[in-house]
Amino acid sequence: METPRPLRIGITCYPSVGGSGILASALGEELARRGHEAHFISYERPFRLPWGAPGIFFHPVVINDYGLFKYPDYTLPLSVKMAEVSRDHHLDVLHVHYAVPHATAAILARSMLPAGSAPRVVTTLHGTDTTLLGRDAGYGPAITHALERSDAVTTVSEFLKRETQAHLSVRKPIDVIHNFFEPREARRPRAAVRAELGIGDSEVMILHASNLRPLKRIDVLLESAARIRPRDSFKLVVLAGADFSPFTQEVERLGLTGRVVVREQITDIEDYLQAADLGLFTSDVESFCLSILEAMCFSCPSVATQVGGIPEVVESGRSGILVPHGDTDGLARAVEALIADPGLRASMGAAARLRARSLFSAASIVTRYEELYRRVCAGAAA
Ligand code: GMT
Repeated sequence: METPRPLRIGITCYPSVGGSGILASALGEELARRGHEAHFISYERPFRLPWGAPGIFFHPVVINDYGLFKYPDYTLPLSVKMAEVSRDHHLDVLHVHYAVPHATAAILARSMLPAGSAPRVVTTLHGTDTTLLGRDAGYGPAITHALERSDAVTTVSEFLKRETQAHLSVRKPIDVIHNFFEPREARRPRAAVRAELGIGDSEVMILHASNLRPLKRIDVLLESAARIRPRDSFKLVVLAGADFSPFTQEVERLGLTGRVVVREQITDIEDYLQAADLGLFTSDVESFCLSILEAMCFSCPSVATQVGGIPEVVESGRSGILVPHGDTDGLARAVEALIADPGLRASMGAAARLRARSLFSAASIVTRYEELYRRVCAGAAA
């Protein structure tokens, strides 16, 4: 059988710290490893994208500041750059991560090109593009329009598919392709990382990683930590994708000074994941929660709120513990149970790692995206 030719994929995502950008970067990296070209188009280079890797290209979108505009526009320069890169590099597919405004820009870019040479458009919804902006009357109709005109739409969980169908009245089929994580080797020994963080021999390291946005409920995270007994049994390490200083007063008020250790904007995530004993995630909603998966890959089970797509990632009682939303005390009790029982932590950690490897690895998930690209390209040829 003839080997299919490598594909040329344009990828647009938010380059800043956030699950959709991380996933898009990892996808581009894996596609390039499989011999395809991944052309990133964004206002900045995505922060986890490796430098100098063959098959990975970055095309910056330059935005000029015009006095006439009260609000600077990104959609138009992005669409012009998408059209330019599509034409110059003969892209097969424009794959946009997070609908707003990327999907609209891709549809516009496609319509700027001659029909025969325009790329297919694949839109992956990640979360608040549906659950927040999809419900906003100022965005909803534009999102629905871009989804209906995409050649394929994917969501990162069944939960997000249901939300999209319910709130955006999208009639076209939606493929669910869960997130994946392919950990790199840690660069430092576990003991060195724990020493740097000041984790004592008898202390359990609880990990929280997020961009601290309101829906991550850092207030609930700190409140649950404050209820954990005994107090000196743990340290809470927060890997913050944003400035943590707005929360330092709360840390002091709850008597958690010295018990909460913060690292901001870190890139060597694996170093910290390998050092962690358990994760704690307190979001109001998550379409998937990539941070939980990242921890699972290092045999680290999580305690998390039972919301959104998290039950698709964690089987409660087997690979972690899910607690009903709003039950701050329940979160603290679940963490205490795992602190008190290293055997339970180890067995849940092993189940978590197995689940991550069997369901959410690059080997299975990237293949799903490749099949989807081939399908939309074949549809175009037909
Ligand atoms: O929707 C968002 O809040 C933004 C997005 C991001 O860029 O971080 O987060 C979502 O995408 C991640 C990757 O697919 C998911 O793991 C997160 O659960 C999801 N966030 C929410 O649904 C709140």
